[in-house]
Amino acid sequence: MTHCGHVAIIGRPNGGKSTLLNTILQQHISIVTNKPQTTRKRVLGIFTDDQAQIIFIDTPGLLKPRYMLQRAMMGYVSETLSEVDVVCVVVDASRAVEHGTILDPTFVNVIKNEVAGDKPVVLVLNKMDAVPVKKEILPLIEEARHSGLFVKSVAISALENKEVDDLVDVIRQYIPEGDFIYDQEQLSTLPERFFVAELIREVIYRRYEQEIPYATDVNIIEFKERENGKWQISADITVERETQKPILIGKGGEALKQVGKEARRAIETHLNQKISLELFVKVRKDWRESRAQLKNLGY
Ligand SMILES: Nc1nc2c(ncn2[C@@H]2O[C@H](COP(=O)(O)OP(=O)(O)OP(=O)(O)O)[C@@H](O)[C@H]2O)c(=O)[nH]1
Ligand SMILES: [Mg+2]
Repeated sequence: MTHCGHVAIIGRPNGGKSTLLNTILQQHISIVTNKPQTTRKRVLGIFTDDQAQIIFIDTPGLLKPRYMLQRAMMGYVSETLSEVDVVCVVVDASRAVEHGTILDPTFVNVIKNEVAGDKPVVLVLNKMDAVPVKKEILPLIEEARHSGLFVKSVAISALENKEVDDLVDVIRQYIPEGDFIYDQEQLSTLPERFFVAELIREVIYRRYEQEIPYATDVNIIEFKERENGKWQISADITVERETQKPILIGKGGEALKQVGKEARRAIETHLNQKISLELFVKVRKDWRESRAQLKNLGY
């Protein structure tokens, strides 16, 4: 008898949720940057071995929404929590050690209000490689046990792939019996357009500072094979104000050219084929605050 089920990966921004998904799948499926609020939608990744198929859903970091995009992001978390069999809460252990507590009010409230009482919640203490004195984690594990919120705590490093197998083995115990839903080889259900747009966004998050990454979104407008077998991809990079356009484009178009170059390489690796990539910059005024614009952008 096989097991099959869904697992939510939730937690504060920047805790390493997307890194964890990538490490479990050994694929760069969810974009990762050192800036908080990188993930904006649900990123589904499918882990399959002989005994189990575990469908992981990486989610945006938990925060108090201040604008409509963030409200949409938190909506994705709620939607995910209502659908899964198991919840993994990812915590930055190095920060928790510094603060002397694991219990962040933001995720505690989410667990209490949005996770059914009988649904197993696993605490993932991530970034253990960044905790210099490992035993300092012990009182925090004790605190987690005391809270009664978690069925288990696992200390890992997603970045260095330490104890991630153990975590998967823990999760496995809570996955219900059932037939596989997807092919053994299938990694996700999301369309290639999604991954391509995300890879472009990842480059923007890495290359620009301050508000630019947050004010930017990427939309694929063309994705087709040309007669010469090469794929033509065109994307709109949306900014929210006219003044952001020259920052994104740079002097003589140099900054945007670099984005295109880096993104093209990442997309070629992802699709395993040569592409041509065309990027356009478009202003959608205050899109982060506009329900209609968010809808246009697929939120
Ligand atoms: N030292 C260390 N850094 C890590 C580890 N896991 C992730 N990181 C780093 O933490 C940063 C954030 O990682 P992400 O995976 O994007 O975090 P996230 O929780 O998905 O963030 P949001 O999508 O913004 O909510 C990146 O710079 C990662 O390289 C880890 O195990 N150890
Ligand atoms: Mg993420």
